[in-house]
Amino acid sequence: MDTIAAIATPPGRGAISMVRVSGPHALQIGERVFKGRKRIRDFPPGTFHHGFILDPDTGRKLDEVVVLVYHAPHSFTGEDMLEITTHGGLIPARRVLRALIKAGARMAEPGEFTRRAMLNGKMDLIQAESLLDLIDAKTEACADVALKNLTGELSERIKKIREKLLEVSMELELSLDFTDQDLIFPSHEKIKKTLEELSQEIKEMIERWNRGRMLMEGMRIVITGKPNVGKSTLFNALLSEEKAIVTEEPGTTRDVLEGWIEIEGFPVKVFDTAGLRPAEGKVEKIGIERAKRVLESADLVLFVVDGSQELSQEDMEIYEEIKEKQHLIIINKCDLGCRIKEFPGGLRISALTHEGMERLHEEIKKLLNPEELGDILITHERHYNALRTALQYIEEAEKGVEEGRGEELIAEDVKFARETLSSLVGEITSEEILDEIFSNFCIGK
Ligand SMILES: Nc1nc2c(ncn2[C@@H]2O[C@H](COP(=O)(O)OP(=O)(O)OP(=O)(O)O)[C@@H](O)[C@H]2O)c(=O)[nH]1
Ligand SMILES: [Mg+2]
Repeated sequence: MDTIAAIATPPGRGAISMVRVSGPHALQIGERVFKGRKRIRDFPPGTFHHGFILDPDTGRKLDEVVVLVYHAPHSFTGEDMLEITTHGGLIPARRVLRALIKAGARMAEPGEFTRRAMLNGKMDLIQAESLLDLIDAKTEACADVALKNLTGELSERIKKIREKLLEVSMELELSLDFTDQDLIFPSHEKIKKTLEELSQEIKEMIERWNRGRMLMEGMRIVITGKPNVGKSTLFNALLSEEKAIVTEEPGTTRDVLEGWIEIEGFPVKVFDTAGLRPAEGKVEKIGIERAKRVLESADLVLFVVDGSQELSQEDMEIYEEIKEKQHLIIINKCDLGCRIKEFPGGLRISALTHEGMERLHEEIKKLLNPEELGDILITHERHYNALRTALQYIEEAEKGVEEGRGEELIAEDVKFARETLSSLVGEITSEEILDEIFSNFCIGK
């Protein structure tokens, strides 16, 4: 294992920056560049020391620093580590890093510190991903869920399920020893019950995945409707910002506009789109195609109609297109009276005067179900896919028990389920998958 180094703080102006070093030669490399009252190897672990970083070739002073030493295995990575606090700004940390490289360290890859922490058993893959979630958290609620999984809540659940599957495997092996005697084994009832409980537990976790995804990636709300019904006015009202151009001319919006808001801790991305109609020109045509594309990825569609006029054929055609999606019907311009009899459940608002906007917020809130934020555990597609695969194997095993299939066959399914869960926590995960996950990290984490 070589020794790696990287700047751990973001580039730019600031009070301090930090350079990290990790690996078997961290202390020796540090010593080649550090000059203080004591030598680094004599620092008691967990203590910090003032001194200077010098160019190892020329002896030129590069920065005044504080060095903190960790001895393996009591560090983030589980290896010997140094954290060198430099002055802030772009240059000091860079110069210190360069000196460390000259002294024998290698530039770290993105996420390499965390990857080493994982290899050394400091955390599992789910926890490593949660660390990234915490860094990327867009809202307080995102950070709460990320921290919960960083401290191992999801990992624990997965490991418990895996232990129970191991018990099932052992039971199956036991009954395998008796198959010659054509007996009905009482343990089969027990196995069936355990498998049922496990599949139920996994199902519940999977059901909440969609909200977990929306929490991490943001809920996508797309505003649609025919031209001039007030979509852009509604977009601006939701964002509390005059971001979209509003005019009385139909066909004003061409491009897809987007903006972030936060609703009850959930990050929400709102999209304003071109009004849907047979396009009158090239630009509008492209705009409408874009609008349709973004509609496909919507978690929630706000279908807007102009309440000051009667419902038209065009409105109904758009409604037919979106009605299978999760949607809310918005009857806008209610300050001008409401002439629409259809859609009794529609929300009457005025995007202009903001009348009814609170109810719209309430309706969106209901879909996000923020009271049950604590139940969200699954926030990555990788987790979702693995759990779904494990569930399929468990259900197959359940079926096997019911149909009286041979124990070997049932045991195979149980084993596959266990292996799927092992790859979920990163115990048997291919290098490629790890490369992909860690490539999303910053250098220095
Ligand atoms: N009285 C009233 N007028 C509104 C309301 N919402 C929008 N309008 C007006 O309706 C016109 C069209 O509004 P936009 O927000 O540009 O409508 P749009 O649906 O985005 O239109 P396109 O981008 O052309 O598809 C503008 O003159 C707005 O001021 C409302 O709630 N009440
Ligand atoms: Mg518009």
